[in-house]
Amino acid sequence: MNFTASLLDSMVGVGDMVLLDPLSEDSMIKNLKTRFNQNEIYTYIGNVVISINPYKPLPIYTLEKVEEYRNCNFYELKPHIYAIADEAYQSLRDRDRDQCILITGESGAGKTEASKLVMSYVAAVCGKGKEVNKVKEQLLQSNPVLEAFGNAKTIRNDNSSRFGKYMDIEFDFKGEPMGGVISNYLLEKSRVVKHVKGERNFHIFYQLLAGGSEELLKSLKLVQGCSKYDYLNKDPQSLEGMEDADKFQTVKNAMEIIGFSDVEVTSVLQIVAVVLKLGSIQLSNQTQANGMDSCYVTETKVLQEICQLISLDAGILENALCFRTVEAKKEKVVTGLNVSQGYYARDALAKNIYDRLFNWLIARINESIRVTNILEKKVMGVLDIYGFEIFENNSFEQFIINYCNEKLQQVFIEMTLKEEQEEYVREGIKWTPVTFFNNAIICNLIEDSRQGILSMLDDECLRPGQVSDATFLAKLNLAFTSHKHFEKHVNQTTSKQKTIPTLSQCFSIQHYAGQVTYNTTGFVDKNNDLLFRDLSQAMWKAKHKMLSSLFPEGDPQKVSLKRPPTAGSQFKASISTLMKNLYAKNPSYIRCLKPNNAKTPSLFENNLVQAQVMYLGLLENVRVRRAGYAYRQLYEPCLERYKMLSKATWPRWKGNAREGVEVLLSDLHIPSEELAYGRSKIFIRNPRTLFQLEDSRRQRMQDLATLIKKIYRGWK
Ligand code: AD9
Ligand code: MG
Repeated sequence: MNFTASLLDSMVGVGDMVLLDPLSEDSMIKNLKTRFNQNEIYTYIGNVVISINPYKPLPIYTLEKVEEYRNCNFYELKPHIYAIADEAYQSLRDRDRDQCILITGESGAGKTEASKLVMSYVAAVCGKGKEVNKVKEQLLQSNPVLEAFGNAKTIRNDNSSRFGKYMDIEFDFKGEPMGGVISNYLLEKSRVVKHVKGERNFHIFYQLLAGGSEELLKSLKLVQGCSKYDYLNKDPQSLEGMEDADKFQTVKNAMEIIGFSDVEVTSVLQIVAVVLKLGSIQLSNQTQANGMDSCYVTETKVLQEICQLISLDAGILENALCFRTVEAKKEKVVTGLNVSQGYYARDALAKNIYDRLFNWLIARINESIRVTNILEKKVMGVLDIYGFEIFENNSFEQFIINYCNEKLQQVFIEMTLKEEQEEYVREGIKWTPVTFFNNAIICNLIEDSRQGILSMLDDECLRPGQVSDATFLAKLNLAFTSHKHFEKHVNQTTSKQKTIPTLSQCFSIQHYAGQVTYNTTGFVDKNNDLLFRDLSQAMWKAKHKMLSSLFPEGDPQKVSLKRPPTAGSQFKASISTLMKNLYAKNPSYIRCLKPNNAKTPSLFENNLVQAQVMYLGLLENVRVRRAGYAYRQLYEPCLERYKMLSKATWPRWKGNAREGVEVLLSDLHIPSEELAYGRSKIFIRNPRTLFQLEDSRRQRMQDLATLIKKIYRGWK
């Protein structure tokens, strides 16, 4: 495949949008559509890959394809995610630069699939041998486990990541994988107890019920069928195309490969069963003999089964669910919880157990893949985080998810500009900046340490007295009245937002990707993320080793009066660490686009794609690439590629490469304003110049081929 054919074929549109002429949002969409209709789902903007979800399997991820892209020159083959993965890997191996691959896009756009393709490509091309293969397998097998426990069906995506994931793959000096580390960001644990119609709980619950043998289910005191479980029965049908039973075997197999012991697997499944069964606990009100009002567990069979699974006295769990102990001045005061408080406690416990189990799983996988004995390591980070979300009713979770996406957009803006700028400076070339919408203003609105929404939420949570979502909202409305990206709402319901009870509970943020209205109900509670001490103490008392270890604060010896950090502040801190980590690496971007909302193949909705192209700043991205010089190449490969075009350089140039390129290009009469000679690279301003070169090269190759044929015939 030659260069012009791969990038410019009119049948499949333009492979690199830097070459698009004329350039406009419309022409970009048209180009993406032409390509999408030909199953060309990848398109470049320079070294950024745009990927459009095909919603169907394509035969472009075969071993042959891997071989084709292995050690290829980025622009020589058709645009492909393998090319960017290869470029990153080569740069890590040969140029010693730590890499990170940033995959962004809205929910369902294909980020998780892209991250798996990158991982499998790298695994296929790096190192061989028994030990190395074992490491690769372990790294790859972390995916099915984490997806089972951390993904769920949402309206947007049947396999939506409900947690953020960043994985560092670590290599030795030869470029062979040695292991890795996974970091996770805020699991959407509220899903354990509640999800809207049409969505599901985390996959593992359905997988276990569908795929667990009769014997296993019996030992876990579970019965087949989702309708038996309150935490699942909102939408009991199994998911089309998702074979839960098969997936369960895949997950179990993956756990084995990673190195989970049988005891660990059983313990994990017991905890999953406990969470599921907690949803079946029913409460009712009663008056105790001592006159105290409290709730009690009406269905003791479930309570007892749960307690048998975790070896705990049923009375301890019932008390923890129905009473609350408050210590005041060294005195313990016990109060009874009413039914709704009891259910609140039950749900808080289920969410907490599941969330801690998820963290335990990540820690356990890290234990298996951690590298200990490596002095000089090179790192490739792959970031796959939940995509931007706009639902009808957006809560604290969407606020956090969208904040995270703002931060990633910020990295993109800063790093594309910075990288471009730095390259010109490094090479000693003059640079004219292109203006971008900088979303730093939105990041600040959310995270400013004194006056940001998160810190104001923390202030409310920590303030003594009557704290509520309403007081929090009132403060926001007052503080940001004139903020360009904040909108306060008056007390009315618009037809567009029928499902939101009343807009007076809401505020809106004009995000880089669109306006989102957040319902503040539950913000204070979710940010506080407190679990009654009675519950953590009860869990700690369980003889079930794993469960008990998840609640270390339940140990009465270790009672801490310090308040745990809020969910928002923890998230902010971990995102800040992530940003530092990303900024220290050489980034590659995969920008995923969603072609339609129906999750269906072969449907390209112009408006939907246009909105994404706009908010991702792709047009500006192309402009930045073109404002300076569209192409750059090291002198040596440039000379090698085009030397046949001039008698002065063909067949061999004896001087240094830079001089050779100068002689060559002047011989070809390329106007000097088209070119800039950097320290190590030649820069070409207009893509057309490059096409000219490519066309001449192709012509020359044909001429040479004809000549060779003639000579050959003459010999015969
Ligand atoms: V979310 O923010 O986690 O809700 P993602 O991760 O962006 O979202 P995901 O990768 O899960 O989306 O893709 C959604 C679905 O699209 C997948 O389950 C596949 O069915 C489909 N998909 C995505 N990419 C490809 C692909 N390259 N080839 C075929 C794909 N199908
Ligand atoms: Mg995902």
